Amino acid sequence: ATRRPMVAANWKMAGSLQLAEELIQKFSRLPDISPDVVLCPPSVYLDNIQSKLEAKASSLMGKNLTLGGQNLSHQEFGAYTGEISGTMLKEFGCKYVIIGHSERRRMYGETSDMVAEKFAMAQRCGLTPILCVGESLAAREANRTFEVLSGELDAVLDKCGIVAFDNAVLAYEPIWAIGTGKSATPEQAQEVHAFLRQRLSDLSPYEGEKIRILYGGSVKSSNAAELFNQPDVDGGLVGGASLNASEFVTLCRIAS
Ligand code: G2H
Repeated sequence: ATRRPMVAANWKMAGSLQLAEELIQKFSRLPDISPDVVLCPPSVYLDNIQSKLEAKASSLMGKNLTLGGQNLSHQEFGAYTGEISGTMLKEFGCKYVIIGHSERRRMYGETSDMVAEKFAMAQRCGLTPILCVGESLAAREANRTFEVLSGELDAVLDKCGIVAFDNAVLAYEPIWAIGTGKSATPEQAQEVHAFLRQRLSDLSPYEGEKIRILYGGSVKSSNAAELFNQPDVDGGLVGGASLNASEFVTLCRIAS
């Protein structure tokens, strides 16, 4: 594919400055690699990690290592205790932000409408949203996978339109594969990725062909190659395996 691969590390509420240090060291010693690599640490670490990246800028040249947020407020500014705005993420070096992760949808009550608002806000703040969609095990077993995914995608399409996908990344994260050690098979991932791409292509062949669709859910070095080799899988959104610097760097090389 002509799409540039991407590997995004979703540290969730884990990781440390020490891990950031190790990762950056490893990346600076690596020969140039092709994927865009996005680190999404807890936001309180961004300032420090941004400085670390700047300090190593010369040895990181050609590595496309950037920062992303894990979430943002759907509001721009104001009395929203505990929230972080897209502008703030941007100010601290983020280029991307994860939107609609299933943990946020399920544990923090984010509806598809709220996700769509956050998607729009991310773009308004100059960030590229990494929009997560995924079905539960119950939905898969009831043959409702495509219905659920369409619903999550349509909420954003209805609010933002297909053009908004010009500056976005999609991530397919089957909920049953998240943090369970049980990843989707390459065939299952490909089937869904092709479906998502087709849905966007139906509205705009250009956007459908262009958009990167990452797979997320128990990606690790032992299963990454066959997942990333699928024609419609453009890389991964990696949780657990991004918390080990060697493992994560290996994954980035596999995506090359
Ligand atoms: C899915 C994924 C990262 P893990 O949430 O977004 O986590 O790789 O631990 O399954």
